[in-house]
Parts: sequence; C-alpha cells; structure tokens
Amino acid sequence: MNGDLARTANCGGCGRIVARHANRGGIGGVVSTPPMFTLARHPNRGGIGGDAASPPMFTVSSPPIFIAKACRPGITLLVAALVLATVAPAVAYEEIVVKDGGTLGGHVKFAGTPPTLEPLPVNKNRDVCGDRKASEALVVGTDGGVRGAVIFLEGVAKGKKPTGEVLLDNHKCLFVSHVTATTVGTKARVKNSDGILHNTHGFLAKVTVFNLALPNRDQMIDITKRLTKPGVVRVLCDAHPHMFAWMIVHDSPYVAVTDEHGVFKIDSIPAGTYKVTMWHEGFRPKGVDKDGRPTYDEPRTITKDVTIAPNGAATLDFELR
Ligand SMILES: [Cu+2]
Repeated sequence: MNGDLARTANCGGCGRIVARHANRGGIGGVVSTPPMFTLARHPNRGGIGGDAASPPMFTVSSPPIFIAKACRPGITLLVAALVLATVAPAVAYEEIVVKDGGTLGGHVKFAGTPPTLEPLPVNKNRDVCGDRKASEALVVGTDGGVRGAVIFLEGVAKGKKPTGEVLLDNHKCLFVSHVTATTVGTKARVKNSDGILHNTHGFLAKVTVFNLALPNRDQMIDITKRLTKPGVVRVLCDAHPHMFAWMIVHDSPYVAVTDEHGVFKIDSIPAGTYKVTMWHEGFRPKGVDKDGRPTYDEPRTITKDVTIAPNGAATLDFELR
C-alpha cells in the first residue's frame, strides 16, 4: 500500500511502458518500504495509508502516468499522458465462513539500540496527570519486542467476521491504548476515565473525523460511524499536548497490534498469498510543533509477501531500526 505502485509491461518488443500511479489510499507510508512491483493493479481497496498526511481511501482511481520509450533505437521519447481517472466501484468487505483458515504470527523487533525518548512535559492538570509522561512513540521491551506496531493483510475482500470492539480510554492523561486497530464498521468508542476535561480529536489525512469534548469521568462516546474510511487516524487531545495516539482503521479484520513482546497473531485467514504490511508510527524526535506537541519522524512501513496454506501457520518477523 505504500507509496506508488509501479507496473512494468512489455510494449510489443518495441520498448517499454512504465505506468506509475499513486496509491489509492491505503496506509501509505514510508520510508523504509520499497515500492511494490506488480503486473496488475494491487487489489488493495484503500487500506491504511502511510503517514498522517496520506490521503484517505478513494473510490476513484488515481490517474496513471505513462512514460513510454520509443521503438526506434537511439531515440528515446518520454511521453507523459494523463489518463482520465476511472471510477472504480467501492468494494465492500464480505463476511464469509472461512473454512480451513490459516494463521499468521510473528514478531516486530528493534534492531540495535533503541533511542531513549525524553519524557513529555504536562501543561496543565498536573495534580491529576503528574508533571511529565513517558513518550510512547517507541516502546521496546527487554526482549527487543516493539509494542504498538500494526500488522495487516492487504486486499482481503472476503473473510472472517470482525470481532471485538475498540475502546480508546483517556486514562491518567494517556490514551489507552496508544495504538489501536479496528475495521470500518466495527464498534469503536472513546472514554474518559479521568475527572478532568480531555478533548479527543482524531484526524484522517489532516481531516477531522471526530472531535469530542469529554469533561466528565466515565463519559463514553461512540465513534463507529465516524470511521467510514480505512486509514491511519492520528488522535490528539486538544487540552493536553503531550497526549497522542494512533487508531488504524483497516478495510478488513485482518489486522493486529503487537503486544509488549512485539508479538502479533492473525487467525482465520483464507488460504492464499498476501502482502503483509507492518506499520509503525515513527519515533525519531523532531522537536515540538507550535502547540508544544512532540513531533517524530514519519510513520514507517515494511511490506512482505506470505502464503497461507489451508490450516497452515505462517510466521513473519519484522525489524524496526
Ligand atoms: Cu487530555
């Protein structure tokens, strides 16, 4: 899903056509991921797009740009043509009974010595929040496992029914959990467990998808209907600049967040070959923005291929560095 998709095809022996088109949304992302090369359009229907600035899912495909090499030797013409965008029908995820589904498990580990992140100063309500909070942009366990990385299968059109729900809690002036993952249409709520005002503000590609004032303890607001598009939702508290979180809204339930050991598991996967992407929010400190919020480098993704056999158990490990 990351970055551009690129396609290379022969031109009847007379050169080469390279078609590049922008990703149609998806969790875009990054930096460490090589572009995907494929002979056909990737079936991703949007998915999770990279950084917070990535565009949300579009049902209108991005216009490809064709760059053609001329047939005559010695002469190379570069022709850039903008092809009108075609309207692709929005494909809804279809829930089916998955027979002989397989599992995918693995680890996300930090390679080398992780950076030490400075604690974040608290600007108000210090009687409740304390003076500072540890940054959760990178949480690495003693075993090197990275907590809060997200693993997802791309382009799964049919599969298991989503289960569970997401509850994003404002708890002791932190978002719990710092990273959550859900599926479009699955129940999601925001809660305030503190007796002070939190204002939970979610952005998808810089567009507000929810903006919730939660002045009361144990207040709860349902945001299921606000999460209509897959993508990476950056969550901030307008009252407390040290508070930030990420909610990954995927286009299928084949998504998981790593635990404190960097372990993930995804089950009931229909047999087949998939692209699997690991997303992490980014963690190299960049300073603070105008509101005093800590900033880190861009989210990063790594994409790998995996084949799931009927009733099989596949393993994939990812390294963050
Ligand atoms: Cu707050």
